[in-house]
Amino acid sequence: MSADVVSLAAAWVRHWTDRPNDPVLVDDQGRTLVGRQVNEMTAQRASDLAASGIARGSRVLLSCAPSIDLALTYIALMRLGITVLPANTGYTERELEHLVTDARPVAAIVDDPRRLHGFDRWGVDVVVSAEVPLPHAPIRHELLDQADADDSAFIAYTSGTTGAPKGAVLTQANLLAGAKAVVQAWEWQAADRLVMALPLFHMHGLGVGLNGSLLAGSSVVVVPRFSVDAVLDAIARHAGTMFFGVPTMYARLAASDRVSELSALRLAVSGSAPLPVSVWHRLAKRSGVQVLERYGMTETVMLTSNPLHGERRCGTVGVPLPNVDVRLGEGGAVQVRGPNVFTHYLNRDRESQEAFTDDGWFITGDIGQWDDANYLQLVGRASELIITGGFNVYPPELEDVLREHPLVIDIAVVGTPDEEWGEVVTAYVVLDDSASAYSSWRDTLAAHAGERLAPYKVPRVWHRVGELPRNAMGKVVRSELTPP
Ligand code: MLC
Ligand code: AMP
Repeated sequence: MSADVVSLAAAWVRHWTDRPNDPVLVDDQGRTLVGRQVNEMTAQRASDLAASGIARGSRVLLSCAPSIDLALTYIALMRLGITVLPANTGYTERELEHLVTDARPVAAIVDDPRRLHGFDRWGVDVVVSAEVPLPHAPIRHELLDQADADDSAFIAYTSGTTGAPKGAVLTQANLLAGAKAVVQAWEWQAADRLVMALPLFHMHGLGVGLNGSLLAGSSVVVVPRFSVDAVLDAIARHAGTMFFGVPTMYARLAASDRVSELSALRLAVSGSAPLPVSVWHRLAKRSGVQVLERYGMTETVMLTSNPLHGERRCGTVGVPLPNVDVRLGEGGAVQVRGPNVFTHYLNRDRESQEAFTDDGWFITGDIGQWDDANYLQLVGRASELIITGGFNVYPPELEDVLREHPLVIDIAVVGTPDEEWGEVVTAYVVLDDSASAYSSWRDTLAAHAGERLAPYKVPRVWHRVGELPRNAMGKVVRSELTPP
């Protein structure tokens, strides 16, 4: 890629122009779109979006299940220079309302018509779904691939310290640097084919999987929903060379009779949460595959990776990626710097300022140490963040919602270790006396949370306790929470 390319879309389009007949997007049924088709279809879609009033610099919420169609829409938005707000398809109306009122997108693109309610009320002008497609407009080549390095490209919502998620603003340059680093480190080639079963609304699927594949000029098989069989079938049928997954996916693959089929891959990468050493060894033993673990964040795209060549050390996240600096501050606080690091949190000056040290390093909130070969080991988190199956749950948000229920006097939520999920969301609750009359207070509270928050945030384990352990400041001592 030449140095003058400053946006992702401009880099992608060069591949499609240079090699128009190479495959780019493949679905699990084998439908394949080559570079020329992706180029033309996304030029059309971008022009349709432009005709509906969406212009460079506009913000657009995008919340759809993984498909080739979603990839085309995403590419079209990036070609127009839109700031994309990727949103979890499991979000409830309450969660979407927070994003919309915080970021004020001009449009929302949502694949499930049941999730369209609310947007008009929240002042979103254009709502696009399969049911409400846009009319075709004349192609406007002059509008395409014009984004500058400093244009915002993503507002990615991530755990907030005060309960509600906050939007990390990443520029074109941030996303380009993030994708470029992994393309280089993993020697991602045009001939590679990534089997993708991750959701396309988080950094892992979108910022690494899709952006990286397109930047490498390679192809991606979009698997609509993860299952062991769907992934292994896609690898076999479509000659996959790479797979990216969260540890929960690897735990399920490791337990499968078909695990040896992973050996067809050139590279299997794990991230978003710690990969248990036991799972790494089981996979190595049963399939011969040494999973490559890497570490990243919404705010920074990718930070460190185990080496492609050389020793992959399980239980570590490897060494800094090209152009990324990593240092350990007081208490092992992992701090990072590089062209991949985001600029600020939207509408949150104080939190944006507090996220960086005085000399400009981003404070990740992770605690680490260097091992004897200078590989980074993550040993904990400064915050109360729970990661379950690769999705983040921030206890204050969940506790606030549960506290709204009249049965709840007091509540604290923690993650408890689990081999498959990494952590499971566990609630310790002090209930109102009347709750004894409810044999099903758990179901009542789970339903209350489930109506207001995405399913993965709902506690799986509930403990009724007499009181919560608190310190002299009145703060709950989470480490002292143990099942009664
Ligand atoms: C699904 N469920 C979860 C869950 N995923 N519960 C807790 N945690 C999760 N992660 C719920 C379902 O709603 C369902 O609830 C029940 O669990 C069983 O569902 P399942 O069919 O077994 O789960 P499945 O749909 O197979 O999903 C598991 C999964 C999914 C691992 C495929 O969680 C997933 O796609 N995770 C990837 C997350 C991700 O992309 N993270 C990247 C963040 S970016 P019920 O009530 O119906 O039984 C990032 C930066 C970086 O972190 O470094 O990458
Ligand atoms: P998110 O906010 O969804 O981007 O999640 C980022 C967090 O995921 C990081 O701060 C880490 O705590 C965690 N994380 C990502 N990759 C790894 C990994 N390989 N090992 C341990 N934790 C990880």
